[in-house]
Amino acid sequence: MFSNKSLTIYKIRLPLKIPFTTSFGTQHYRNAIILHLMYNGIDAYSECVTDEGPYYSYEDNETALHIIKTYLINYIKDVPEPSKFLERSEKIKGHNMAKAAIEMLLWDYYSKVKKIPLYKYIGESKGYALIGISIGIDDVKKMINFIHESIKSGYRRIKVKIDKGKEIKILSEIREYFPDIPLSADANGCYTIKDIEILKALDKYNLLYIEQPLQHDDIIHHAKLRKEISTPICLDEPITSYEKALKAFEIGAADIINIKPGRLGGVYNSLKVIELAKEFKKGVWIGGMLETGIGRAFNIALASLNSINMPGDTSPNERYFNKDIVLNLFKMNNGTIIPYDSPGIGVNVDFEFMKNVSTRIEKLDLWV
Ligand code: OSB
Ligand code: MG
Repeated sequence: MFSNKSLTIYKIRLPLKIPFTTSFGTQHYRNAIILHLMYNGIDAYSECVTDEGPYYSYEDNETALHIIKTYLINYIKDVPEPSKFLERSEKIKGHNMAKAAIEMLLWDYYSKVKKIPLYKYIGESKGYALIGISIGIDDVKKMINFIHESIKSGYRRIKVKIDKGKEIKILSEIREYFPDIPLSADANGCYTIKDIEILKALDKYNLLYIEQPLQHDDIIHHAKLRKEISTPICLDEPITSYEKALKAFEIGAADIINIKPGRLGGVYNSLKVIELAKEFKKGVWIGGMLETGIGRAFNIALASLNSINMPGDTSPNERYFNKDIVLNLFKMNNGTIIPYDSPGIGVNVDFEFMKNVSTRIEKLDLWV
């Protein structure tokens, strides 16, 4: 017996146009896991934001595949609504990126069932997203050139990666060239509270905010740091749930949250944290994990919501790849991107190219 229900997993290796360096390492490729659900004549897609190594968080591609294939697959044999899937997977601790990949697949599926573009299905949308860029650490002259080009092409905000010991050189030279641009810095957790003097010294660069100055799992010391510096604090890595976001706001650890649906376990939790930020009158924007056109389409849909009040890290496809695995590419106009208006995430996958860049393809039958 053959089932008309299947889940195909592609492990792909897509070269980045330029290497991306953060305080935790350099990425030359986007090594993504792409999920393709086929059911009832509908093709749904999602992207797991893990990569080869556990450097942004403890998850990597292999842990995500393990969790998906051993546990999560059992919860989706009847292709449930995302809320049902979340209920069933609640007892599994952590592994949010693996959970998000499945949850987002179901969001794409159900918005396609209802023939509604995802950005309209998930809430009230402005109809466009405000776009900022995240620039990796490099020779500072190169970073300055890159910023120059980015400003010219219309980006609404520039974020640069910093690392301990390189921050003053990076930020002082950038500010010398661009005294007034909307600028932020992302440390990816390279400092501890003992580095408070360095962090105080960054106040004079007039940053919109500093993203994740203290370690990846720390919220508490950010509240302490917040009282010592004038630069607003944006949290990324430790905000892995609605409860963590609530605690961060309650103790005054965050002025802003960078929402990544992968980190939060999917779209539903992201929407909850977005609403929470609104209640607390805090800043909130959509981040990125160098996603291909598939993950990017979810991020753009979220970034277009009315409640998103700051430009995010959701650059058009061409900023990352010479060739993407989707055929329809986002274009940036005046620092904005318009989400696709076809059902679901609205991407057309270039299957031939995706197969060419796949290192593994596995088709799982969902027949029950
Ligand atoms: O900390 O926001 C981050 C990329 C990979 C891992 C972590 C981060 C990032 C980025 C890039 O900043 C955002 C993007 O352009 O996708
Ligand atoms: Mg970050």
